Amino acid sequence: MADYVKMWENLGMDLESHDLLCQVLPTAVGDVFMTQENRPKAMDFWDLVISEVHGIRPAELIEEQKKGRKVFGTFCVFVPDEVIIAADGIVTGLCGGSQFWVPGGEEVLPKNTCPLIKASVGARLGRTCPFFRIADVYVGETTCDGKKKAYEILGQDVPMYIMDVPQMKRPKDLVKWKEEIADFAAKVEEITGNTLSVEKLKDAIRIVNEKRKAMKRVYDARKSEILPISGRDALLMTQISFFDDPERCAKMCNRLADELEQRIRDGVSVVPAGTRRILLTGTPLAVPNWKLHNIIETSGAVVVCEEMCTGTRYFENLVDGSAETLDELYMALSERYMKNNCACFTPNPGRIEDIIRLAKEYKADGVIDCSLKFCGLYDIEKRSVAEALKAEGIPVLSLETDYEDSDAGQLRTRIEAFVEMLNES
Ligand code: BJ8
Repeated sequence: MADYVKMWENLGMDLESHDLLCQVLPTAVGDVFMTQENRPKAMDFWDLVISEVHGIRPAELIEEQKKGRKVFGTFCVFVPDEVIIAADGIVTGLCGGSQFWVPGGEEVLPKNTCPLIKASVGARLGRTCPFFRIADVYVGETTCDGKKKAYEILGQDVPMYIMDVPQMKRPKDLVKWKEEIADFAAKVEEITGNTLSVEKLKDAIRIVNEKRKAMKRVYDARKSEILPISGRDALLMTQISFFDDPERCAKMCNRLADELEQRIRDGVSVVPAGTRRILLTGTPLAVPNWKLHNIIETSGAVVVCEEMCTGTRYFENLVDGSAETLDELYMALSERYMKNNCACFTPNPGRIEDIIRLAKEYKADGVIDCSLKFCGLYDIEKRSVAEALKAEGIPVLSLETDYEDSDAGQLRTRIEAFVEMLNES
């Protein structure tokens, strides 16, 4: 492993504390990923990235900053990457997925706040995540109450820009989101010092669409009865796509998709025939949150799709880049992003329609709907999700968890019982 200590020191990180985090991650990667047999060879790229997750990409970002480029840290799939890329900015995801950061978040947030928020704040305040140190500006959004208030804390010592996400999907809300995107574009121009043009935005739309198409190819391979990749590996690919350069991400996903499609032709599956296929839905799984996938895939089932922001919501639906004015392109962005069915919308029938559609497309035997503790939005939606799935005859298990390991045994018991029920049906 390269020596990144100097870089972390220059970033003002708490090296002692960060060392503790560095000690636990390799064990987690080894336990979750390296124990799998018959993995696609193309996973070598993501294995390398995750093995040096606080080194390789942060070092690249710093090099780009030296050339004058600005790094935008984001927390939600509503923030349009295209606008940042068009102004020669760089996007990096910032959501915290580790229990390591939760206690730090709890020092300034109520304990009954969702772990994703507590971990994100803890990562920043504890100075143990290079991405949080590197980002020149954070871009928040008004999705859930917890995030909205946490941004006020994060914004105390980092420039913070907040996008006001509509809570409904009426025609006027699409116009409102288009206007938010236009305002954001003006801010991005100011921060980067680069002016947006129709050509630059169209090119950025093409780049992000190519990334979406490549990720979709990988997910499409998971629809096959011959399953060429585990849920854990697909999740790792998706999680890292939030940090990576979008063009390299597309290239690597296409490389993986080539191998998966060949595996399907060759009849190479990562699980025995008849293994129960699970669609997972709910709150996002920020890296390194692999808990649920790991439990499901060591309980006799396999995850074939994630209806999540770290899943289909990230890459489904392309932006129409055919318009010829910035205003029209902002509208095209608004139309695409507003197709995201986050539980922050009311009403939100699109998410249920997506879950049912995806369960059929991916030939899921059952659905696990899991939300992070204290996420009222997704927790409350569980009831309507379960009712709709029951009406379709699709078995569903509703769960709630956090980043701690303490409930792993209990989760395993419930998941094993669910898989057993699927096996018997
Ligand atoms: S579009 S899901 S990325 S908001 S889990 S922090 S909602 S209390 S993450 Fe999300 Fe955007 Fe929606 Fe997707 Fe709040 Fe819930 Fe925590 Fe959440």
